Amino acid sequence: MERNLEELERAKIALREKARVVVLTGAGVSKESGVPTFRGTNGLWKEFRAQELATPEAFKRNPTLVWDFYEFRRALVSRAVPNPAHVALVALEVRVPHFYLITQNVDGLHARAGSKNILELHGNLFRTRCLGCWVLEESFAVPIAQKLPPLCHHCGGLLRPDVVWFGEPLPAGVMNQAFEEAGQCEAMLVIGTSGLVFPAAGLPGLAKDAGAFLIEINPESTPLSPMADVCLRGPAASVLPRLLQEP
Ligand code: BV8
Ligand code: ZN
Repeated sequence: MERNLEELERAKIALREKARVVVLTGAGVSKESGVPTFRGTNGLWKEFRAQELATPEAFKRNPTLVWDFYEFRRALVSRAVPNPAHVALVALEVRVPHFYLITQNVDGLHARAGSKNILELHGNLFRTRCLGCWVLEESFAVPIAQKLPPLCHHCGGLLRPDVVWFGEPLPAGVMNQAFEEAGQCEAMLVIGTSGLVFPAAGLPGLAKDAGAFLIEINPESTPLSPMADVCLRGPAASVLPRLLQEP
């Protein structure tokens, strides 16, 4: 236990005087809100298989099946509430002069907690895009429609979730800004990600090469752990509030 306390102290001191901080989050930060991760025990991809569901080919082949998967997650997330990890990141943003929260998550919980400078790399469960007229719309209705797949009320076209599927490019503006912020930050917190999905998983290396102090918060080690200056092994909802506790 002492080792973790020492590491926590080191991370606290390193973070304290930094003016430019970037946070990269993955599914683990929402775990204590009851939102399953992708690859952990009873992870989402376990019951479902990513390539069957989160790809444009799968959607083309069976839009109703893919919408079943997203409706299941929309319903689950709409019942979830931000946990102390999300709330701690809101407090950090207030304290740091130049702060960005880059997330791979599509659950919208960072915004619901009150974070402002958010870059959603993989889109958002509660936005749809029409394949007919390309209109982008927020949609919080659960269920989204009486019959799946939902159709556009402007043009009758097929709606898809506005998320980035495997094999699809990330939104260029968001990605460029994420790379820019990662390349200029003085410290990066990498929280609750397995570090397996690219190009998001390339951001910590970019920050490290730019001289940033890297803090990983994750109960398990990941391919990103070796490059971290400090690894805080524990759940984000308990580690983050302690890390950000004022002296
Ligand atoms: C693209 C949205 C190119 C949908 C998702 C190299 C470069 C570029 C691409 C690739 C590349 N190598 C491979 C690729 C292809 C692919 C990829 O990375 N594949 C991987 C699997 C090898 N990448 C892509 O396809 C990307 N597109 O590159 O396009 C291109 C360019 C131009 C033109 C055409 C194409 C698109 C990737 C985005 C895919 N979409 N999500 C949806 O959500 O349904 S990815 C999906 O995985 C989620 O977004 C999720 O967030 C993300 C990453 O997973 P994690 O968040 O890390 O979650 P995971 O469960 O894995 O881990 C949870 C962690 O939390 C664990 O470590 C656990 O220990 C920890 N944890 C558990 N409890 C807690 C905790 N931590 C803290 N506290 C706790 N309590
Ligand atoms: Zn339309």
